[in-house]
Amino acid sequence: MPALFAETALLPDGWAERVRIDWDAAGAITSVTPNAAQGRAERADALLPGMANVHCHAFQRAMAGLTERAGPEGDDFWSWREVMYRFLAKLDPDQIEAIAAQLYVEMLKAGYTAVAEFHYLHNDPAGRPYADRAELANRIIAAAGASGIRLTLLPVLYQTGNFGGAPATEGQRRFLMKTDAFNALVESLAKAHRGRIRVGIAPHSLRAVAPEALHESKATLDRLDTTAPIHVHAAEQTKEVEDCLAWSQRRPVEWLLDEMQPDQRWALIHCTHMTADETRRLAASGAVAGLCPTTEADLGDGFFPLIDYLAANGRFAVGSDSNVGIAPAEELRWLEYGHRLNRQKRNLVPAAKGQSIGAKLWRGALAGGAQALAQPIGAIAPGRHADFLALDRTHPSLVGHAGDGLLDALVFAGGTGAIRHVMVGGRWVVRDGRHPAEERIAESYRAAIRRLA
Ligand code: NGQ
Ligand code: ZN
Repeated sequence: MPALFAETALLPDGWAERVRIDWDAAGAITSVTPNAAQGRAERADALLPGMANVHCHAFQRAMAGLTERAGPEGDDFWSWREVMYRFLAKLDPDQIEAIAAQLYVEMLKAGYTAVAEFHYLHNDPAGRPYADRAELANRIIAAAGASGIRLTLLPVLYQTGNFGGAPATEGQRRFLMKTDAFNALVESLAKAHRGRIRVGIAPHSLRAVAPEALHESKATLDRLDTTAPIHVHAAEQTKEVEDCLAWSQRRPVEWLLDEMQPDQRWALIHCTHMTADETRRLAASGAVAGLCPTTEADLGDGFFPLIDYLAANGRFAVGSDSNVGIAPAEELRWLEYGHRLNRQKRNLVPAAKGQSIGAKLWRGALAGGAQALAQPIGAIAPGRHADFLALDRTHPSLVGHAGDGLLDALVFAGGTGAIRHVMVGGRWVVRDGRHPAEERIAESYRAAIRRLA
């Protein structure tokens, strides 16, 4: 049976030395033994559980860097969104698959071993359903398969242009689906891929889904699987909060807490703008806040109230969202950095004296990510998938660091390059910083981009 012998490894109780890890043919860990002999196990240096990416719109990878020119009237989230709609209007299925495959390879190399794809491109550029409604979902699944990343697929329900049932705009026509067709898509995907990928749902936002459809899609999911994940965007922009107040006299997170009673199955994405009361209630709900600080910075969203939320034991995970940044260490660094810049203080994530901020962030995101993706990941422990990052402690960013200091160096000292090998489900998907299919995947990505011009 396959096994690894790690000189040092991050286990649920902390760092352990000379750890032997065995797993079965399905890639599930069967035993973890510290202070073991290497035997015939393959050696690794410092081993971490791979990170989950809680929020991704893969196609946006190909527009990263294209929206950084001043527009005529001052730019914001909403003008960015218009550019994004024009961009996606051109993409065909081959391009969507090529972009996602390239992105997922980049994610693996940077330390994400699983991704929750918040997938809302369903229709063709004219807004017509493809002959196979799962056409584009299947392209995402194919891209994940080609890269080897673990996938939680969240088909998105998108029906309206704003609160109160405002009609969707032309730019949104590729997203739209009737509730029945959506439910059928979710069911067929879940059945076709059971045991291989996790399927949940993502009602896009309270702007895009009316309460009735939200309840209906959740009820259908519950009939399939009462543990399947549910993700929703909430309160990313102040205009969204104002519009929600005008519609319901409640704020988006408040509305969701009141009406949907989110629990461990839920991830609320962004939640940038919350009152102290919403922050406490969300923390107490057991749901995960899906935080995407590089995208939130890029789009000018604001600061999530991380310090108060963590003080209330709130659960969080990180996501690459629009894919302007594709590294968990960068997202985690910016979670802390935002508050340093804001408060002009350091080491703000709540921690006991002497505790490592990098370790608190990495470990928090592992736990929240596993919960939000609804997969047995995020820990080196029996029953979890064998999804690991093997760090090279001789890398200049890590040399001289040990234990939690490795995580501080990874998060705060540009240590992503020290991720040397990456394993998903007991198989190496990155060796010595290379993915075996990276050249072929990059070549089809280049071809896809050339066709966009
Ligand atoms: C999205 N992205 O669905 O891709 C959104 C923008 C919207 C982010 N919010 C569209 N970062 O929220 O309406
Ligand atoms: Zn999003």
